[in-house]
Amino acid sequence: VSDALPGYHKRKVGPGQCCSYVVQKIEAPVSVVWAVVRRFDNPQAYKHFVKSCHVVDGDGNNVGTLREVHVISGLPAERSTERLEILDDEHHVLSFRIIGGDHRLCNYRSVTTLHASGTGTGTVVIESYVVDVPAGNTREDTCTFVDTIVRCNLQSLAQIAENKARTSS
Ligand code: A8S
Repeated sequence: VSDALPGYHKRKVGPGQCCSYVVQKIEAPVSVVWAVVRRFDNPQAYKHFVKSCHVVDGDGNNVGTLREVHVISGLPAERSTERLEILDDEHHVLSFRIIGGDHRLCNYRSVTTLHASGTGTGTVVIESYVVDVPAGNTREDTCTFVDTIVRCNLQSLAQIAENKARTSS
């Protein structure tokens, strides 16, 4: 991950792992975007691949909270168990780790940060991740797969937050 990224996105990438990041600009204030992103118990609010989510341990606000996510049919997986690693309301940072499931994304960890954009009232979202490259796959294939999912999620986040910002002003 590039040196220019804020500190939260810098971390060790081991051998056999790959990392990348997606940046999304949103025409809505950080507070509006954060209200959607911070809901670790409700990822389906903007992640269209998520069919349902249940918190199985914790309350959604504390590090260590576990959620069980079921994804829509047609994907190469059905469920994923995910652990909240960082929820920082002051700096607008959320991070989670995937600890189980029937998919191929082992040791996946993502960090999402929100930043007030330099001009106007917009938000810049940065989501970076590290994941093991599955046996038989290349780094490029793995990053292409994950980038596609993350980009879809952030585009959907943008639409939802922009709608909220419009209807509340
Ligand atoms: C997220 C990010 C990712 C989710 C992946 C990468 C996933 O939910 C999907 C398909 C898979 O094969 C893996 O922020 C998994 O949710 C959509 C089930 C984990």
